[in-house]
Amino acid sequence: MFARRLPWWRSSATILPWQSGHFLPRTRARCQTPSVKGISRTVEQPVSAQQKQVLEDLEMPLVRRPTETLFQEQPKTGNPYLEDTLLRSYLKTHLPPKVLEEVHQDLERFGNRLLTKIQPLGWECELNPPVFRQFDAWGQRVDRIDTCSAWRRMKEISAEEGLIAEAYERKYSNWSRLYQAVKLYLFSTSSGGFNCPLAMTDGAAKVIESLGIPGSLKSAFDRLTSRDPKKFWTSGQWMTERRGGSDVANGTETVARRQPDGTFRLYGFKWFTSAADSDMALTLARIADAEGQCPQGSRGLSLFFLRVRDEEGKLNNIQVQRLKDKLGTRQMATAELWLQGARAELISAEGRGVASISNMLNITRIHNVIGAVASMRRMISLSREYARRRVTFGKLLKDHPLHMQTIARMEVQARGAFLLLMEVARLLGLAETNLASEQDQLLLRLLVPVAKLYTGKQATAVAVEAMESFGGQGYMEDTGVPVILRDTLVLSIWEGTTNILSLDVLRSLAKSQGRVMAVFLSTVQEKLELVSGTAELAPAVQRVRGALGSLAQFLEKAGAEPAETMELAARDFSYSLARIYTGALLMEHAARPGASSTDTCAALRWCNQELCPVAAESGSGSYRAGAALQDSALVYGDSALVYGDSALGHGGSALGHKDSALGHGGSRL
Ligand code: UCC
Repeated sequence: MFARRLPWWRSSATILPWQSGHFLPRTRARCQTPSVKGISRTVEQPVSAQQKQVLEDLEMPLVRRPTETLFQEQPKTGNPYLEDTLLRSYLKTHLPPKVLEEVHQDLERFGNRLLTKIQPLGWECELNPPVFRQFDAWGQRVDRIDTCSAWRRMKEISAEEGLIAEAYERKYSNWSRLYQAVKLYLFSTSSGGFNCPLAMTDGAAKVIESLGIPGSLKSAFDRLTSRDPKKFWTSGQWMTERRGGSDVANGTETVARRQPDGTFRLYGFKWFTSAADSDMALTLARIADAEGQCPQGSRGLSLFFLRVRDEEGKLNNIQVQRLKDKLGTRQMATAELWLQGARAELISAEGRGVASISNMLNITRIHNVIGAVASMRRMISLSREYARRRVTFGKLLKDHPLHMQTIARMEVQARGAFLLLMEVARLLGLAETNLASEQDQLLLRLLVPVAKLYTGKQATAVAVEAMESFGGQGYMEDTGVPVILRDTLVLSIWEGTTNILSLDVLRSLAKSQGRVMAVFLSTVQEKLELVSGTAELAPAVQRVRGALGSLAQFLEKAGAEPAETMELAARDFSYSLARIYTGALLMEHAARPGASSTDTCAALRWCNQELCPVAAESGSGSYRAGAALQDSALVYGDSALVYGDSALGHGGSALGHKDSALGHGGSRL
């Protein structure tokens, strides 16, 4: 029966009778029976049914009991929207009342649908990964990627729920984007990996919209943003080639040959194409001139639109080499594709491929943040539910202070990440409805890579910690926990690794000649002023103020240094931005009317960590001349010093220029 194959964390709505009950851990039953008095209880608290059961079990003789085979109880999570108090308080604080009313109703309904229908489908996707069939029974090459019915159902649900449409219809003006982000956040960990094609679909819609929806792309745009499951399309984003995924400018070999009718044919090999079952894709290629020569580097890249298959389902001169054997996101087909004359349409100005696709990248990076926050929330929900049921050392896990401390630390991380996500979605919504000031736009440009790189790391740490909170059970495949961990681990890798995103933070500084930093500093300053009347937050205000001062000092100093210094500091610098800004957001949330004491506690705890690691590391000499050589020596041993093959030994910057990311001398700050 289908329900039997679900993991134990699936919805309470589908629990079978034999799966409920309360169980004594086997080891405890077999070793010794502690006296009933040995079980610690809080005197003030009434004895719960759970605790009563434990007491009764402990008094039973050491014989096989009927319950012995059922020795642990599964955590049962409910409607993910109703259970998410932070989400609800955020929406209540920020949305206009009329919007809130409608959004609340829809999210409550959606939460129930997730619980009863979508979560089981997500698990089915995990159990039935895509299958690649290269040949048919008669030896004909067919290159079919067969997906399961649950995966295809996810596509229909995505359309029905308007998971892309919501952001482009703009029914709620600037709040539509945030509302969409919330729905995607709730959907993410139940989606069986379908959040990935949705990320790229959203990114493709954004690119087409930013091009002014040219006539030739109108139909594609309508389909990407459709609520009609029969019309809805998903898109791929084919960027990565054999020479690598980060250095797109030098790694892209695909050639575009112009056709007499003005279209192009693409020839090349795309090494990592996620959601290869998508209907269309955006991809980069180099346009060959009459002699067949292609311009190299970033300026040689242009952006193309293509259909993956024609109306009959025949591939567009594309061969599937194989599906990738990935650690996680196994529900989703990622393929290696040969483009052998795929018909495509040029959609950017020639040589502006990277700049054009960066609209897509910024959206998929926000989706990455959504995935990271969702993963943290899901893992913590499961951990805390488990702690309510699992008995160890004579009491429930939730009554062990050390265990609660561990989950509370995860909770602080998840809260901070959630508010950062909402901030990015809020700013994007303003930008898309022409309500963003120039400052808002600069802040958005800076915060997207900051949020992507930081939440990706947070999610990994939280997922690993949360897995541990289940003990050995968390390591068991059929519990469903390893799936979440695996799918989380990709978040710091795809859509730009932590270091690549740190360099993108520097790119935003360089491109704006330091103005993004000026806006960052003044925005945090404003937030500090707003919350400074809240006495309980005083220690946090002081710490963020101190961190902001250290950051400004660091910038002043770094502005006079060569670009390599800033590059070496890029990761710590980005972490500092994330921690400081998130601290300000947590305080802002804790200072609102009706805030709870846990809001204050979360803000205080967040701000207790090192908020400006870049200043601390700079003070310890981590970026000074010679530090890079030392790093290499540590990695490779002293031979690195002998041969002088330091990572930065060539004197160049990964950003490809020698300008300081801060503009000239950082003085524009
Ligand atoms: O495809 C992949 C897997 C798909 C799975 C998606 C699912 C995710 C959903 C998760 C859900 C849970 S992975 C492919 C991932 N690849 C990347 O992310 C690429 C990483 N590499 C970079 O980001 C690089 O830094 C590049 C490609 C951007 C570097 O290119 P260039 O050409 O060397 O860089 P330039 O010369 O600095 O930038 C070229 C132009 C500049 O504009 P102009 O010419 O006007 O000055 C830049 O300002 O592009 C602009 N630009 C940007 N603009 C570059 N990046 C950005 C940006 N982020 N925003 C705005």
